[in-house]
Amino acid sequence: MSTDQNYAPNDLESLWMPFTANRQFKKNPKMLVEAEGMHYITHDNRRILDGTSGLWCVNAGHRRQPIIDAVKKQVEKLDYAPGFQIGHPTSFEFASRLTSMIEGFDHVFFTNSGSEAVDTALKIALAYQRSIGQGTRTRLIGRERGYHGVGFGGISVGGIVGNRKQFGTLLTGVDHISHTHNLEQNAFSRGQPEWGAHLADDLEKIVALHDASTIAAVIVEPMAGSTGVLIPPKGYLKRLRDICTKHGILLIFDEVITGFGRLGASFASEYFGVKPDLFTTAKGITNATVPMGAVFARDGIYDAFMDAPDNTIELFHGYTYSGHPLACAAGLATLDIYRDEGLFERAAELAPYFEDAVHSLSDVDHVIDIRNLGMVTGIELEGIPDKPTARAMDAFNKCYDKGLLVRTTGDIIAMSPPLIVEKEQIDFMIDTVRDTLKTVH
Ligand code: PXG
Repeated sequence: MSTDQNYAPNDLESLWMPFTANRQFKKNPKMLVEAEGMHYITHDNRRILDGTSGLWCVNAGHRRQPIIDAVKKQVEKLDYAPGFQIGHPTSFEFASRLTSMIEGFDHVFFTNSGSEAVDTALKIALAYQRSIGQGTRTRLIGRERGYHGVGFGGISVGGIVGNRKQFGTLLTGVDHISHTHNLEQNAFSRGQPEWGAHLADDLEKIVALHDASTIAAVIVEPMAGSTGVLIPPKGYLKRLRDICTKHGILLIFDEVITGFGRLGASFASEYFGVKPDLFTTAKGITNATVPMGAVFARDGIYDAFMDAPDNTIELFHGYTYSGHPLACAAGLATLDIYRDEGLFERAAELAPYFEDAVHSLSDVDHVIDIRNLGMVTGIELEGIPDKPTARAMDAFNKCYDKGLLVRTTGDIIAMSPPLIVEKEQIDFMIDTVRDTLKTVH
């Protein structure tokens, strides 16, 4: 791979960049101009190991030829088709492939992103409760520190203050259970922490306050990613499931990050052996080649909408690009790669190596916790007093200069490499983080 041109644009001003310190970026831009396999190439022609699968989405590695070929073939045949009251075969084929990946979920609804998948799942939950005669169930419950994208539904049930405070009063009728992070009890746990299943009982408090008859659904990330990798304590998700079942509350798992192999199983629900009623996906569904999201509905949910006359639209919801032909083609080719290369199994096999590697950083300066599950880790640093996030941001910049892309949130470094990562590349990631932490402020 080489860059034979200088791709650096000469005007950075017009673009309002997402979730970015725009002025800081524009003074010292970091541009990625090519990618292949485990690596990005920067505009100044440096190779960067992608330690984060882009934004947790390029699970099969970059620029995979079968996906490129499938998208090309599709765009040359059918570039776009409306999805309302008319269809195209690839979307049906992709939906069947997806539902065949997991038992007990007989329908999927297509969106274009994780945020849209979350809003869709929340709307399906409300509409479902109404269609089974439970129309008083209108409340939605999220969790502190949850990230469910940036739509109004997602930020309302989300629990990250920075993502909420600029945007007014959000949805009404939303409440939050407590998060599961506890360094005193669980610091440096390998895999799922032992302590904390009882934190699910917080939902009982919310039920006691509002009454179950007012609550439609609870949404949680089975493993919280964006907030800094919070691993569910052993037994926690099962307990949440049981409480939801007891009270007729739908349980929604937001699997936008955990879906498609990240934990070494197709989905987190399979990994943890706990079935939600609905779950959201995006990112790895197309290996991020074309934007897409999907909501999976457990058996019976779709059917509950089917009792009106045949000519009735059952769900007044959908997007211009729901089931876009290019996304579905990319998705089918992506699933083939996951299957043919056994990437989910590979992730499961590599996970213990990754776990040992990341925990070897436990005695490095500034590190106050290391968490891991599957092919994900969160390394929590002690923040600099009065300068939260500064130390992790310094580490991010220094890793980038040394040829490694990591993600930071608060003072936590997160890594989630593509599932094609080699052991030597894991070693490089760990050595780079170790060296970097020796020199951060
Ligand atoms: N739910 C979850 C659990 C997510 O992680 C979304 C919904 C929203 O997806 P879209 O496709 O609308 O962005 C996400 C997205 C990070 C990071 O650095 C994480 C996400 C997006 C960007 C950055 O942790 N997750």
